[in-house]
Amino acid sequence: MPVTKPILYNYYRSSCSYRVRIALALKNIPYECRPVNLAKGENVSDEHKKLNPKGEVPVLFIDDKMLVQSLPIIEYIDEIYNHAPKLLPDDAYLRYKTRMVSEIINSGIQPMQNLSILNRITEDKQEWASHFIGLGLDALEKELKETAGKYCIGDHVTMADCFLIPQLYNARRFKVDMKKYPVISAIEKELNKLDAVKISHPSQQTDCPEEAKDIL
Ligand SMILES: N[C@@H](CCC(=O)N[C@@H](CS)C(=O)NCC(=O)O)C(=O)O
Repeated sequence: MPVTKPILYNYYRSSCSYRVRIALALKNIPYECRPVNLAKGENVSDEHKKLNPKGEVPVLFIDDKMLVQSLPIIEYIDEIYNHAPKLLPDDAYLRYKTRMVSEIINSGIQPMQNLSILNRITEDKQEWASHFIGLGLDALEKELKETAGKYCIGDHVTMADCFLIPQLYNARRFKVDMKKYPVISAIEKELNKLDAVKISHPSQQTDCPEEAKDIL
């Protein structure tokens, strides 16, 4: 069990940072937040690249360890703070499902709407992002029909839920029609009742600008 308070380098509306905030809050782990402003390019500064050579957030510092990549960060958190809720289920098949749902978002959706990609394309950014988020959510809706209970995987909150909520924030930001996804929407409604999810929302972060506070 770590002895010092973890430090999370993050950005209020970074979906990958938001995943880690939810995981830490679900496990009731107090942490210090250090904002890295992606809009100002602070993530590609020499200083930040010493923490993460890829110039991205989140970065989580726990004791003497610097961790990058939200998925293995959440798995690591779950292992070293091994109290409930277990974000990776004990059952191997449920653990597979948890990782499968997380991966659809992690490698199948989020990279297509990442800032570094949007800054390089000549197409309309909103149309591009909503197209790829929509394709991913179409697949996710079908998978979740099989795996969901109250949450993504049955009735226990898992890492998959930490991935889902931030992706839905981005879906709205890029104006995806959420009416097409009743299963996803029902899970989101349940998750939004949890305090851990509420306090991790971008609008609750110290670096959230006033004008972005009413984005749901
Ligand atoms: N697979 C990485 C992706 C990290 C990532 O793409 N982070 C975004 C914010 S959500 C970022 O820092 N983008 C900066 C940029 O694209 O310049 C993870 O899950 O942590």
